[in-house]
Amino acid sequence: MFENNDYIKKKAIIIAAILKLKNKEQIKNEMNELNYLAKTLGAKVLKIFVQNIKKKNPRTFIGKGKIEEIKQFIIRKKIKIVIFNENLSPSQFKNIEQLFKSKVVDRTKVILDIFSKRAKTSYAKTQIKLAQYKYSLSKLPKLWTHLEKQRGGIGFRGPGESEIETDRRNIRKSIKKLTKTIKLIDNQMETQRKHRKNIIRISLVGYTNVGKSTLMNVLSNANVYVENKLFSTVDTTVRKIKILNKRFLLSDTVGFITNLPHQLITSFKSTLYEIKESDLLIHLIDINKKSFIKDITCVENILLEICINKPNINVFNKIDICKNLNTKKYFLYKKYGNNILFVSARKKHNIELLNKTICYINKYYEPNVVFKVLK
Ligand SMILES: Nc1nc2c(ncn2[C@@H]2O[C@H](COP(=O)(O)OP(=O)(O)OP(=O)(O)O)[C@@H](O)[C@H]2O)c(=O)[nH]1
Ligand SMILES: [Mg+2]
Repeated sequence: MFENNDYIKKKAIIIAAILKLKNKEQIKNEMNELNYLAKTLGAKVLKIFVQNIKKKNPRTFIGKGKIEEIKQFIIRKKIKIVIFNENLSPSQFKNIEQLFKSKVVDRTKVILDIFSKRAKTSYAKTQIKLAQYKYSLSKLPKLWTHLEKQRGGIGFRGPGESEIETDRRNIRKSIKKLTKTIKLIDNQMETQRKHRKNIIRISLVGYTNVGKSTLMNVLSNANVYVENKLFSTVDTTVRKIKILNKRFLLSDTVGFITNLPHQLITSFKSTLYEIKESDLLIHLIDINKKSFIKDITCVENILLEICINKPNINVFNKIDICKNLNTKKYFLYKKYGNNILFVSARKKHNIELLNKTICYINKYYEPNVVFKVLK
């Protein structure tokens, strides 16, 4: 199987299709992100191909002409990895790999591989393994299609089908085993959580690379891994912190991203449980990203998908390098009202204000106030 280390120093290209549903700006953001993800895995992206299509080609997703153009580029530049922004069907994978004679991966696979590279604890590793198996299962060619049944009747088998069936059986077995292991760890964690029941819990949530771990370090004087790469944090870290003499539990969680693979969301349910159990969410946003409003919506949608509806406060980070801060502030106050904060975790700007706000939110001391940002 193609693993997370197999990208290192390999020449790669990215392919995206613009369907009617997507606008150019959205594709541009997704391309930048995918390029960044590929680089994080060590691949060298030489070119990004984008094609406008009205509908997907069932065999190759994009059109015949574009496939030929890309094929020539692959031969000329000796490309080893082709990264598709879209999710491909098992047969599209097979057809495109045959045509290009290089490894084809899609966005979901890239994200899964980054997660597997980043995971440190055995719990996170198990969750990712489970997500990877679920992904592999979804990419195995479908057997016994309606047409084959008609053509061959009972007993008709295409080449390699019995191996695929064996693969499928083995993957299912592994999924069952991993699910059991995760359940066991979950039960242990549940007991731990019960012990911490009467401490107020805060979770840092947000898009990947917005500065959650940096803020965690500032608020807790801890040493959580910080890096200018997507998905530095895959494991949840929980720390006891004291703000203005009040005790809290602060957790730093995995970052979100547009089109977070569904397999990951379901496998990470228990990690995300930490967020579910929180009394307050600090939603951190990188104010310098062009797409930051979209990122806010993306995070909010994922939280909704996993049924998390908690008091939260939007905290805009990285103001130390923000151009037109006042214009942005004006726009954001208008859009979100006064319950927002502007900080720099790196330069420790406005951290005192954030601390005071967190304490003010503390429901034990202010029973009638859910949250209100101090100014
Ligand atoms: N200029 C500036 N950079 C910051 C600030 N806060 C964090 N960063 C940088 O942003 C990058 C990402 O920071 P992290 O703390 O790893 O971000 P994260 O949200 O935990 O990322 P993931 O764990 O990947 O989801 C690092 O290079 C940080 O140094 C800030 O206030 N200003
Ligand atoms: Mg992090």
